[in-house]
Amino acid sequence: TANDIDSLRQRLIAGSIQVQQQIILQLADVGNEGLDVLMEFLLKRRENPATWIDGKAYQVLYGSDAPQAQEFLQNNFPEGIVTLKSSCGINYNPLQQLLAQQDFQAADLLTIETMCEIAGPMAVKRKWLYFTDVDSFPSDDLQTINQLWIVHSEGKFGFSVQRDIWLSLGKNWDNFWPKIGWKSGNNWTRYPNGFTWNLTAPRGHLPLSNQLRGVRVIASLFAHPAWSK
Ligand code: UYC
Repeated sequence: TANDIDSLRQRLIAGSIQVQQQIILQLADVGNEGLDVLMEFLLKRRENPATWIDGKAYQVLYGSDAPQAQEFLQNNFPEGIVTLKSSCGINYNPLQQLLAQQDFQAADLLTIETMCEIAGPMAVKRKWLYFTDVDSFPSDDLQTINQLWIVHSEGKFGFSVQRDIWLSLGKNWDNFWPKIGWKSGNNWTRYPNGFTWNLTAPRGHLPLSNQLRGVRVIASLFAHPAWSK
């Protein structure tokens, strides 16, 4: 009823993050009125940087086949809810779409490919990065990639999430790998099928960076000035 919807609307605005997450799921199940509340919610919050709660609301609309939802997104958020800033002319819309669809495996691949593209034609050809490539990445681009991952993963995935875990472990790599599910005992997790491509994964599990050539690339990533502001 209209009353129930209004109560959901109130709790969506005022509730804790856990409550908001619950309400968004409920609103997804009550048809057009529920979608209307989600649209209003996103519009009201659009002046502020998107959080993963905005990401949840956006993903419900993105995945809905209601024409009004599609029209709303087209008119108000044609490029998603994260500002897709780039200092090197990269279009992050394909990455935002894969993440909005929760296709974490394809998004992970595209993230690696895009980082090679940032590094230049040599890296694109080689298909992997030197740590010196990472040192000179623009902060704008790293922040965009990172925000896209965070906003579309309930805050679980992203380089800065990984970095926070690594810092909390006193920068100890041996403790870091099992913590994010990249190693178990003496065994490295096997690419691609050993990894968990959904939100049941441990915090910091994605995006991947291959350790075949050592830790210097990921160490450069964590040392990047993009995370210090
Ligand atoms: N792979 O094991 N990985 C690949 C990871 C290692 C290996 C790609 C991550 C350990 C080989 C990605 C881990 C290792 C290839 C990742 C992991 C190893 C490959 C595709 C846990 C052997 C084939 C993109 C740390 C003991 C490609 C890319 C090649 C690929 C990711 C083997 C994303 C996070 C040390 C043989 N692994 N990788 O980079 O270059 O190729 O031969 O990390």
